[in-house]
Order: sequence, then C-alpha cells, then structure tokens
Amino acid sequence: MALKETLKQKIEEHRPRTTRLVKEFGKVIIDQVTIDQCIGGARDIRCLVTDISYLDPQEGIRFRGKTIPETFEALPKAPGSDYPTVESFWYFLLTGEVPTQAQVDEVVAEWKVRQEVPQYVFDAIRALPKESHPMVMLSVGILALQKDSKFCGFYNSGKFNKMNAWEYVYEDAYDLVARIPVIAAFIYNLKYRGDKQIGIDKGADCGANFARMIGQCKEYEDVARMYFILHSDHESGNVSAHTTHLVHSALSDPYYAYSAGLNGLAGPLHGLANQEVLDWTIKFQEKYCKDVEPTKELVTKALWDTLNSGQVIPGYGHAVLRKTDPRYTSQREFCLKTPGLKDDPLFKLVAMIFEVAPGVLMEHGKAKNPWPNVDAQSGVIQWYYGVKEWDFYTVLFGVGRALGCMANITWDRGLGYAIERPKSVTTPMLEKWAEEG
Ligand code: NMX
Ligand code: MLT
Repeated sequence: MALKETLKQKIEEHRPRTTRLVKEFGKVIIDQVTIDQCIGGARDIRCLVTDISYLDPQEGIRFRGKTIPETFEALPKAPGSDYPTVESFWYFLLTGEVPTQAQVDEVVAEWKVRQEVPQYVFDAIRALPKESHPMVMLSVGILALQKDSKFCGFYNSGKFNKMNAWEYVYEDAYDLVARIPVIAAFIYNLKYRGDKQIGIDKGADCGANFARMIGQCKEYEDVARMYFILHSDHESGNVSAHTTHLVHSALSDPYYAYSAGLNGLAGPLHGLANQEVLDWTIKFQEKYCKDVEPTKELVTKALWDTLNSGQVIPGYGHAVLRKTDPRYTSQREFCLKTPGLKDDPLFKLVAMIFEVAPGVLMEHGKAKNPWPNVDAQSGVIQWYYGVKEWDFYTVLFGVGRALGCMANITWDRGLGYAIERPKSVTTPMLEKWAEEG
C-alpha cells in the first residue's frame, strides 16, 4: 500500500482509541502539578501525547518503539550503504511500519517531485543581510513557502472539515520535509561557498542529494542520512517539537508552525548547543593547547573556568535524560568505525571531554544529568568532513527535526487534537496555596 493509504488506515484505526479515552476515561488522573514544576518550565508534567517517539530517561529515545540500533537495523538501506534512506525513515515515522523496498522506492520517487523549491523562497533568503545567522535564513525560507500551503488553501476554501483536514497537513508536511534539505543546501552555498549553487541530483536519495548539493564527498552521504534520522524526533515536549505542535494547534499551517519551531531550535540551550560545542572546543585548543597536547588536567581546568564564569558546558545535561544520550553513542560509534575520523585530533579531544566532564559536573553539583547529549558529538563529524562553519550545524539539526515535527502535526490533525491552552495562575495564588500546604 502507498504511504498515504497506509497512513489513512492507521489514523482511522487509531481515532476510536483517542475518542474512547476522552469520553470514557477523560477524568482519570495521570499526574499532579507542583509549584516548582509550575515555575520551573513544566518539567516532567505528563500533558502531551505522541506515538511517534518516546524518551525514557535511562534508555533514551525510541522511534516508533524501536531503539536507534533497532531502527537502523530494521529499515531498508540506501544502495551500497549501512544506513537507511531518510525517505524510508519518513514512512516509518508516519505509519509506525517498516516499509518494503517497493514502498521506499515510491517515497523516494514522490520526494523528488516534491523537493522543487520555488524561486521566491531563494529570493527571500537572498534579500537578507549575508551576515544573518543561517537559522534566520532557514526560518525565513520555510515561512516563505507558506504562500502555497495546501492546508491553508483548504481552510479558506469553505469546505474545511475536521475529518480530512489531516490530508492537507500531510501534503504540506511532505513538501516541507522534501524541500528543507534543498533550502539548507542553498543557504550553505550562499553563505560559505561564494554562492556557488549546485542543482538537485534527481537520481539521488535525500541524504545523497544533500551531500552532493553542498559539494561533499560520497562518504558524507551516510553522515547526512545518519544525522537527519538521529535528530528527527525526541518525543514532543522539547522546545522545537512543542512549539511546532502549539502553533499548529491554532490551525496555523505547517510552514508557520515549523518556522516557529526552528526559532526555538535556534536557542543555545536547545539546538544551538551543537555550534556552541565546537566553539568551546576550538577556543579551548587556542587558549590552552597552543604548544602542548590536550590533557585531562587541561580539559578539567577549562571546564571549571567555564562553570566558574557562570556558563553551562554545552553538549552536557538534559531535561529528561539521566544517562548518556544514545544519539551521542551512535555518532561516537560512527566515528570509531570510520578510518581517519577515529584518529582525528578533534574527535580525540571530544572523547577526552567525555571522560572528564561528567565528573566535573557531578562535583559542581547542579546539573541533574552530567552526561553528554546529542550535541556533544555531532559537530566533530561535520568538522572532519570539512563542514567547518559551525553556525550551520543547527540548520542540519533543523533539517532532521522537520521529519519528527511534521509527522507529529500530521497525526495531531488526524486525531483532531485541540488548540493548546494551559491555564496560568498568579504569584499570590501560588503563595496562598503554599501556605495552605
Ligand atoms: N553545565 C552547567 N550547568 C548545567 C548544565 C551544564 N551542561 N546542565 C544543567 N546545568 C545547571 C542548570 O543551568 C541549572 O542551574 P541553576 O539551578 O543555577 O539554574 C541546574 O544545573 C539544574 O538544571 P537541570 O535541571 O539539570 O537542567 P534543565 O532541565 O533545567 O536544562 C539543559 C537542561 C539541556 C538546558 C541543560 O542541561 C543545559 O543547559 N545544558 C547545556 C546546553 C545543551 O547542551 N543543550 C542541548 C540540549 C540538547 N538539545 O539538543 O536540545
Ligand atoms: C532534543 O533533541 O530536542 C533535545 O535533546 C532536547 C530535549 O529533548 O528536550
């Protein structure tokens, strides 16, 4: 069955479960809210639903019930590669089913049709000052696509109905995931390669095409596939996924919603941490290792200098995870099995930071999770392959994250989730409840 038919069947099968939960069990209590959660970023409050992925604090992420190694193992691979295509992963995220090779081939073919980006998007990006951060360019590019939103068109057609609204979200979502790598490649070439643009390779899958569009080597094709899949989804409470869900809950179309999500991803406590990691590491080399090899003692000193100046150690800590992020481990394993990369001085330094930083953070005593997250390992791979412009790294995160956010909002509409509108209270109210105990 083709992707849309499979998804339609899945959504229709799922709807009665959601309806029954609300009608028959709507008042069952699944959590309570404390004052520190209210003030402290709603941490750990169970109030969002998604079946696309689940984040266990100890184990890390599972996409559609599968761990990262299980996901890579199960999905059909790109020709001649150990990694699945992004297209097969898109099918899997949307439907929860491992596609057959024939189903993947269909998605790859449809992806190619959808990936053409209208010229006005490039013109809008080009109109920005060249010094603009590439995340601004990406967010503007996605927002510019809004003009042709099929969901918005359906809403304005006078024929809008809740039962098939998801089909129009699906159309936009699919267009968006197919186009965002092309927009990202355009930004890369515009900013860092003297505007030497490379056209779409119509014979290539998403990962291979992205590598070719930014002038990269064959080996980078797997880097792109791995990177986009690993960054795709992290259940729905993280800033980018939650923002996308929130904005779309007002029936803003997928372009408005994901442009907003990207603006959240651009924060240093979220996706921007991957560029901060590289910045920190390179500055460490310049400041401490001009004439000497890095040592654990030097790394320890630099980490304490960072903490003592009131800054966070980028790439370490997490709001939910309490162990090393399996996305970190997966990328580290990629480095260890890649000749050249495993002996690369920067990789060795990142590995040394991994040996030292958790101990320093434990001694510091603030971070609830002293272990590395996805961002601690991602930049060094890009650097090794020559993508040294680290302010571009969050754009790569944003290309991957589009897959999860778009799968999520397609299902949001499929299941008719309501506009999100939590209730706020005042400080005097909290003080009163505090006194009453
Ligand atoms: N370095 C120094 N202090 C830290 C760190 C860290 N890496 N992580 C947490 N803390 C501090 C945090 O600032 C807070 O201090 P204070 O009480 O003074 O406000 C305290 O430890 C408790 O914070 P947690 O509850 O452990 O962490 P929280 O859930 O609030 O925040 C992060 C999670 C990820 C924002 C935080 O760990 C952090 O800032 N990490 C560094 C930035 C980073 O790597 N972000 C990327 C996350 C993954 N991603 O891609 O989005
Ligand atoms: C993410 O991938 O979104 C980050 O790890 C942050 C999070 O999960 O809160």
